Amino acid sequence: MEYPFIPYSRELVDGDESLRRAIQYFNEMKTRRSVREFSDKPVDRAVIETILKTAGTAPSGANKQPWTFCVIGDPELKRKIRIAAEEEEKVNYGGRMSDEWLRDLAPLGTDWQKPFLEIAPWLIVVFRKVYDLEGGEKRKNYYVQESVGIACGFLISAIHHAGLVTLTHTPSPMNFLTDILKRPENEKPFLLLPVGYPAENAVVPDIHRKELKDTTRFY
Ligand code: IYR
Repeated sequence: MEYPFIPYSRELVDGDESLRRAIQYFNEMKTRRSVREFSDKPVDRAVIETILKTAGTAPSGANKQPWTFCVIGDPELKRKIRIAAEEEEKVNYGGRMSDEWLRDLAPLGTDWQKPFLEIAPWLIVVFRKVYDLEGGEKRKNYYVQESVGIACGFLISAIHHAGLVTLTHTPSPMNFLTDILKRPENEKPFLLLPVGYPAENAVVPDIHRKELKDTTRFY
């Protein structure tokens, strides 16, 4: 069996221009922060659709694209999700997380309350497709965790590039999202990303990124 190949065509960028673009992208990305205080200012659905198309450009195992993005704008549904998430988080912060974990989280100022789940105009719940279902037949997916993680990275950078903010919320356990969103058995919740504008006087913790020398070794 022959499979088609097409030319890889893209405008050539090299030398100084590569460095200029690398620096420009770094300067943009370093202003990204996980923001927990949202404005209720609306965001056009077209913006959300476009950032999700960007997420969908991520590489994936055998090009299976093993993800489903559930987008929630309905206030009733957002409220349901908030109530269910807070129920789990109350248990997490009330003893399910270890003392070490709670100490590590202290600088972030998080607690069980998740008002952003109602205030942000959109919630994106990313599901990983453990396997595909084609006409009731199970089809294997590969490197699902890696693939969906990469797609979420693309999504987060697209959100930032569009001038919006998000945070990677991982209520645990997350099964309630399967029930509320009525997802099929081959999909498991991966990450919940509220998307919107920051609240007018939003603050973020004064924490810092590791330096290149502390994360990188050249050989
Ligand atoms: N899922 C909880 C706790 C939490 C855990 C980590 I690791 C964080 O970096 C932040 C929060 C929550 O969302 O509050």
